[in-house]
Amino acid sequence: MAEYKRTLITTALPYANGPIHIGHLAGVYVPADIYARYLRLKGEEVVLIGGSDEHGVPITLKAKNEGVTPQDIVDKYHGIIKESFKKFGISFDVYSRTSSKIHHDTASEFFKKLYDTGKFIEKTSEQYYDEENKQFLADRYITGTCPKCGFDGAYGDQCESCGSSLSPTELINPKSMISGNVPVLKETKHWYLPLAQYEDWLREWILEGHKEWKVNVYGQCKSWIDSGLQSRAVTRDLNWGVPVPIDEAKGKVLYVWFDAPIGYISATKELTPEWEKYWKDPETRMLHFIGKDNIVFHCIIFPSMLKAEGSFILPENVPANEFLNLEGDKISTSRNWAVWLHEYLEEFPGKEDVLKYVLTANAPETKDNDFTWSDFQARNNNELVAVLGNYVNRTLVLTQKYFGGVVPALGELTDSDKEVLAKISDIKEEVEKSLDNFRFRESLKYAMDLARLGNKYLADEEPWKVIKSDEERVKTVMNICLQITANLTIILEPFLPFSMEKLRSFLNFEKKGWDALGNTSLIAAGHKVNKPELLFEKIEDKVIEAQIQKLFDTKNANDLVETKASPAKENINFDDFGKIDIRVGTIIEAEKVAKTKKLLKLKIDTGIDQRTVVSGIAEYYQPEVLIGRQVSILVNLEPKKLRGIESQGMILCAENADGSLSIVAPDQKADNGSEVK
Ligand code: B3M
Ligand code: ZN
Repeated sequence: MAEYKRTLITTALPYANGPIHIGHLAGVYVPADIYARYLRLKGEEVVLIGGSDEHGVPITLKAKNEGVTPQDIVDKYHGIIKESFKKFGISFDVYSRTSSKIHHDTASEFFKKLYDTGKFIEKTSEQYYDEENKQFLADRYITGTCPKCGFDGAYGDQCESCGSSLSPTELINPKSMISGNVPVLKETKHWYLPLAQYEDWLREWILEGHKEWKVNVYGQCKSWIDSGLQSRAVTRDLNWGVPVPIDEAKGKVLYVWFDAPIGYISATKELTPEWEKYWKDPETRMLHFIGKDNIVFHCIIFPSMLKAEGSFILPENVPANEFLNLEGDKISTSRNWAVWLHEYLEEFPGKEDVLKYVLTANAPETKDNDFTWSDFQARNNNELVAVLGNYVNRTLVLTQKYFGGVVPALGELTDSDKEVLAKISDIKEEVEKSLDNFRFRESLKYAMDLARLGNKYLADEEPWKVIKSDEERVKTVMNICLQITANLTIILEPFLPFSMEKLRSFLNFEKKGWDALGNTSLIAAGHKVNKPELLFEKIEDKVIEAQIQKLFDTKNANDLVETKASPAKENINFDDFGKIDIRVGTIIEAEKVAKTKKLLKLKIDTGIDQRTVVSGIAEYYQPEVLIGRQVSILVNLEPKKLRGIESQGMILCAENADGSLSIVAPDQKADNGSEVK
C-alpha cells in the first residue's frame, strides 16, 4: 500500500505477571515509540496502542502461589508497568488492560459473531481433570517427567529443560499442580478455529502479497504455512479470563491468545469513539510491533480471526524483532535475570534517553543481541557524551563566549562550508529511508552522523584559533554549527525526546516538524540562545560495577551449576590453521529431518554457493527461527551422508557442559562468504 491516511501502531500487550524489562523495551516498545514519534513529527495521523495482557494461566498460578486473587496480581503489575512506561516516555495514546469491561465486552462480541456465523468447529476431547478440585487442568497446571529428556519438572505444554513442546498426555507420571494428585482423563468440549481453511488465503496474502516483510517474519510465516495449519482451540476450561458467551460453555473462558489481540481493538475503543476509522477503513495502515515469539499469533492466527469476522482491516506489516540477551544469558523473569525498567528509572534518574539510545543502537533487529553494562557505559561515554553532548556544548559555549549568545550572520561560504551544508540534507534522506523500513539502529546511526559531522567541522575549522585573526570567519562557522544543532533537535527527536526538549530550551528554539529537517537556515541571525547545561554526563566505572554486581548476586542466588572447561588441545602450527576454511553464511531454508530428534536440514547461502548442511541442533533451535540468521560454516569439510542427505559442511556451535549448543555467528551482519580467521 503506497498511500494511506493514518497509521495504527499496536505493541504486544505485556503479561501483567511481572514488570517490564529491557528485553521488552528493545524488542517492542522503543522501536514502536520511535516510529510513532517520527510519524507525528511528520504531521501524520497516528495512534500508538498499548495495554496489559491480564489473562492466561501463569497469572492464575502466580496468584495461587502468593495466596491472592488473579485480579490482585494484575492490578499490581498493570500499575507498575503503566507507570514505568509513562516515566520512560513511551508515548502511548492509550494504555489499556484486558480485565476491563470494555475489553470483556469487545472480546465476547467478537467470539459471538464468529460463533453465530459458523466460523468455529466444535470438538470433544479427553483432557486431564483434577477430581479433588473438580476442575479441568490447563496444560500449565500439569507437571510430570519429560518423555524426551527425562526431566522431572516438565509442564503439560513444554519441557523447560530440553525445550520440546509437549501435550499433557505425553507426560510420564502426570501430576496436578493444584492438588498433587494424579489427574484423570475426562471429556470436554471446545471451540476451534479451523486454520486449515485459511491456508490458501494466508499463502496468497503473506507469501505472495507481503514479500517485503522482514526475512525473519516472512520465513517463520512460510514455514508455518508450508507445514500445514492445525485447528486451534479458542476456549479453555479455566475460571480466569473472558467467559465464553454461550450457554453450553458455562465455566469456560476464551483462550488468552484469542482475547489478547482483540485487546488492541478494545484499547482503541477506550481511546476514541471514532475507533472504527482505525480498524475498518482500508486507508488505515495497521502495524504490529512484537517480539519473534509472537509472530504466529500476529501473522497467522489473529489475521485469520479478523478475516473470519469480516469487517476489519489486516496488518500491513509486522516488524518483529529477535531477542535481547543480558550479559550473555537469556533474559528470564522467573530467574530474575533482567534489568527491570522501574528499577532503572530509580537508579538512573534523568537518563531515560540513555537507555533508549543503547537499546536502539544495539537493537535485536535481525538477530539476537546482547545487552552488557560495559557496552551501556561505552555508548553513553563515547557516543552520547563525547560526540553529541560535546558537540552541542562546544557550539553553545563558543556562541556565548564570542557573540554573547546571539546567533551571528552567515558570511561568505568556503567549499568546506558548502559541503557540510549539503550533507545535512543527504542525512535526512538516509535516515528517512531507514525509518520507513523499520531499520531503527541504522537510522539512529545516520542521525548521529549529523553530530559527528558537526564535531569534525568544528575540529577542522578551529574557531578558537581563528577568532584571534578573523572574527567574520568565525561568525560563519558558528552560524553553521548552530544550524546543525537546530537540525539535531529534529532528527534526534524520535530517539531522544527528553534530551531534545532540553536542547531546544538551550537553543531557545521552538519544536519544529520533520519537514524542516535539512533546512540550513533554521535559526535566524540575531536570535538569542540560552546558556547551556550538560546534555549528557559521563557514567563512572563504579556505577557500572554496582550494576554488574547486582546481576552477579542474582546469578549466585539462582545457584547456577558451575561448569569446568575441558583442557586445551595440543598446539598446531599456522599452516594447519590455514587449511581450515570457515565462512559466514545465511540460513535460507531450515527443516527438521524426519524421524530424528536432533537433526535439522539447512540450506545455506555461503556467498560461494548455496549448499545443504545437516546439523545436530534441532533440540536447541526451532527451524523457523533460524531462517535469515547468519552462521559460521566450515566449507571445506569433506561431505558426509547423514540419514541419506549429503551434508556439505558444518555449522560452528559452542557446546556447553550440559551438551546444549549455541550457534557461533558474527556479532554484526557480515557479508556472506567472508572468511572467518
Ligand atoms: N502477552 C505474550 C508476550 O508478552 C503476550 C502478547 C500478547 S499481544 C496481543 O510475549
Ligand atoms: Zn525435556
